[in-house]
Amino acid sequence: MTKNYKRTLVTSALPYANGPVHIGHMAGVYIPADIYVRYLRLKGEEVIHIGGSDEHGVPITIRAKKEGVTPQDIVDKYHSIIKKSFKDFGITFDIYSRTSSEIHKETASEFFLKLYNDNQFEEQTSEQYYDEEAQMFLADRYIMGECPHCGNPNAYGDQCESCGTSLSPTDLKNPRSTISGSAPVMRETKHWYLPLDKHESWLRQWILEDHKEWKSNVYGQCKSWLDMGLHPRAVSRDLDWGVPIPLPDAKGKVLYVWFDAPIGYISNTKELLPDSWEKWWKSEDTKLVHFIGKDNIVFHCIVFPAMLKAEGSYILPENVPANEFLNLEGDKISTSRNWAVWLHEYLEDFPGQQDTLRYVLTSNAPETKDNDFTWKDFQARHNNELVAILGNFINRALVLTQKYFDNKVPQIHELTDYDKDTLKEFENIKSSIESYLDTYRFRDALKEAMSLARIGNKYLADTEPWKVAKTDMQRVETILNIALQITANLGIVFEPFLPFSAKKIRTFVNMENLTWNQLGQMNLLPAGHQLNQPELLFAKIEDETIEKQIQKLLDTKKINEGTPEIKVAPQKENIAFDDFTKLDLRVGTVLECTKVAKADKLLQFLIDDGMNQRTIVSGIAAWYKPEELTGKQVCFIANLAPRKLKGIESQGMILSVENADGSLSLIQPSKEVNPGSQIG
Ligand code: B3M
Ligand code: ZN
Repeated sequence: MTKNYKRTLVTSALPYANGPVHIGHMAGVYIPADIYVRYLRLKGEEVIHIGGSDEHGVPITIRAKKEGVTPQDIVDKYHSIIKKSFKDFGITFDIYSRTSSEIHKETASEFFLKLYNDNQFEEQTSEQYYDEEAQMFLADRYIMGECPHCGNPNAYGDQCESCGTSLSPTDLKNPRSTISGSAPVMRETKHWYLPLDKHESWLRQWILEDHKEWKSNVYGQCKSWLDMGLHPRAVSRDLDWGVPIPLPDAKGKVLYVWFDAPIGYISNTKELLPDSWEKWWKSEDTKLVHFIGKDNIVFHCIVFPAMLKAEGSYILPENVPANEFLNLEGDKISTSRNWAVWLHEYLEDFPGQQDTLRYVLTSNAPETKDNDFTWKDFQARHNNELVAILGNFINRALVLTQKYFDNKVPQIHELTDYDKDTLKEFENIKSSIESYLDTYRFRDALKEAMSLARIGNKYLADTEPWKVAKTDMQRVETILNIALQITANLGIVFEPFLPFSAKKIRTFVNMENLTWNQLGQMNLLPAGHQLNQPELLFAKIEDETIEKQIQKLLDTKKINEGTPEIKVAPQKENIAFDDFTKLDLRVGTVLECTKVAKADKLLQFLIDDGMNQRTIVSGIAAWYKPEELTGKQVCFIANLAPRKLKGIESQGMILSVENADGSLSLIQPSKEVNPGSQIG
């Protein structure tokens, strides 16, 4: 069912502001979205493109803790890096804002309240891990413990990164809080749930019956979610970073990041168009299209539509053309392993060559299945297609016009059959590119655009005007007129795909303002029209340049292989120096060491602390034999309040470090010192 729409509202997934963007993001979301909006703008249609950074969620708070800064510091830093990368690559947003803005907080809270007041939520109380020392509920990522499947002692509450199993926090053995290190306790907490099960039947009809035209990867994923049955989803979290739940009994609770982030599209539209945003979101003649990556499908096709429907006054997306993933040299792109081509780094190595990356990422886009980016392929596409076909053709047409006709468009005379055949090939290209772009098939559309350049290149190669010039200047006039008309057309057709080069082409032919509707016309440049000085569009990329990039990745691989994935616990919050000096850390000499009866893990130490002898019990029996420790020096906390362990009073704590495999290793001074010496 195709409706007659008056305007198009395009949104691109809001990237998390906890790292820069890489080629995977571009190929999956931002390049296709930009091609689409540039195309619609060039057609003169009413369109806006909404973007912004997603600045909430647990990963951002974890990153902040690790770096010892605030979450706001993290998002400020990455928001501006991301925004700049998009600008540098010509991704044309009408607004690129952020979810930490005031207007977003307001919009998201109002949205929540409307649903709350209309009884669209279910309240549920459940038990969750609580850190009594830090006085907070713990998000899954803030809990670590032993994986019940593989024994990895450092598994997270949502996943064990060692064996890949997804977990819930209660699966972990010996859970500990990564905030304080203490063992968390279960505590009751209340949350609000969106009852997706109640939305299931209209969602089934709307997606599975009314939107059969959605891309097969999107449709398939929705179908499997729906077939598994939908369940209520919590829209709140116990966290101190996010949009606070606007209810009196919700202290310490914020909106779940996936509830507030898509509302960010609305907030950003409001910020852009304070007076007319509603026509973009609430009017049936607006076509809403979400560009996203495949991991966001359920949120954009099921959860967000359910939220919009529950609110009642919003339209639903007409399409969600999600892409699959792009791999890099055969391996999954990974931020933590630094296995990526970062946009800001690309521009340092390939200044001014944004279009090459745009070209390669579009011709190789993961539209229906995962795809691979390789540097060799990047070089081949650049040299064999952009340089040898597009650049070569345009350069020839312009340089010959300069040489023979003083940079003015020559007259057209009688056409040969070959000319007519060439022009005929040209005729269908506009409508076929349009039908590809209208159905989000950007690779095919680009291929079609490129075939226009191929036609031109072949035409000049076959007609050889540089030879004909010796005998028949009138014929040369016709040939170059046709070649220049094709050139002007390339300045239109490449605008959505290669905007930097298309602009140059239009400057060469001295026609800045060509529109999409002129595509296919062979009289864009009147005879006598003055052209500008030509320049080379694309220069060949040499092997050395590519080898350098490959070497960079090989170095990364080496580093990764040398360091098995060791998960380092996030840094604890900063403490004042005074707090540190409260600790009395000392070195002592082990006088005796024995096993504790009926306790496999414990050893009992008698320590010479310089003044007296003291007993300390320590849980390191699995890693040391008592006899090997007698006479050794150890470090201990001298002023820890005494505790009873298996009936023995332990007067302090012996310091050891925990290895990645969970084993313990005692800390010892590197030279012998007097017992009782202070550490600090
Ligand atoms: N920030 C997830 C992501 O970057 C998320 C998208 C939000 S779109 C509303 O994959
Ligand atoms: Zn595991």
